[in-house]
Amino acid sequence: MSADTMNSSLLSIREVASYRRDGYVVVSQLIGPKLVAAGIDAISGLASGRLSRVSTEIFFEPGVDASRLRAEESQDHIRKFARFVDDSPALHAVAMSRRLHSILDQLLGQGRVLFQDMALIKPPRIGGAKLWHQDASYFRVSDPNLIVGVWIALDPATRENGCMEVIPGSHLDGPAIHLPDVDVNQCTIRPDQLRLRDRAPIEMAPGDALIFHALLHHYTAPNQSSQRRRAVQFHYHQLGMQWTSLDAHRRHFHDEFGAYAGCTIQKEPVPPGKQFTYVDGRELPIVPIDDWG
Ligand SMILES: O=C(O)CCC(=O)C(=O)O
Repeated sequence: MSADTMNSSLLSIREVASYRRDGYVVVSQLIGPKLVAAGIDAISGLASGRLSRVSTEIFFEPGVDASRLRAEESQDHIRKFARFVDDSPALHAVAMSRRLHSILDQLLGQGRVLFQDMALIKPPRIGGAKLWHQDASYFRVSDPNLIVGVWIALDPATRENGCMEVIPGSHLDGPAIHLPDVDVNQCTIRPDQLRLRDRAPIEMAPGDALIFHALLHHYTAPNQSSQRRRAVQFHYHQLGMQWTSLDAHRRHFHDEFGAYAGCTIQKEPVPPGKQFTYVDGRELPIVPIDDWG
């Protein structure tokens, strides 16, 4: 047990301070090898169809024709999964990990819900970049400070296969001007708003977790290696946060002229009926789980 913490499963006082200063903290081995293996098995099962996909949505890498893939090939062509926790008890257990929520209580105070779950697959050789952004640019919320992201590595995440990169302290600069795109996944911070000389790659082992502020600038490079880089990412908001309108979001995310500069709408042209208006009303109350291997 370190000198400045009473309970080694929680963060030390120094780690709490570094989260507030830098906008992120890495928790080593948040989940153990059995849960990592169960999470990987669930992702493979959801990809191949061995596990039923009732709520799970799959998004392939651009240009992939999913109809031509054999079941066992799909996983290495998928960009991400969303809404999988109801289809996989193992991934649900990751999202509700008692240790994770004790740590989030420490950082943010008690009382939160899970509102978004994603698995980010970044397949070998074809996994594309996720450009620099703030997650709060995707969420029309009353207060970005009440949102936290948790990114958990299931494979070793390295510079070669596209680990997370962050700009420490960038959350303190407030909402940045983003450039919307036809593909909302390509929405990115305007280059003059980025302090790229300060970028820090965060290499992680399977089971390690990056806990990060919704205003932290972050990025992942393409996976040009032959190594898989699967991760799950959860977003939680503290009780009291409210979902708001596009106009209210513009008050946080706007450029010098007052034009909207968040990522919740696509840049023209947009396909009819496909306007991206991200307001996710699905919320799961936290019921901590601590008996998984
Ligand atoms: O895991 C990745 O490649 C990117 C994750 C991320 O930053 C996001 O989805 O917002």
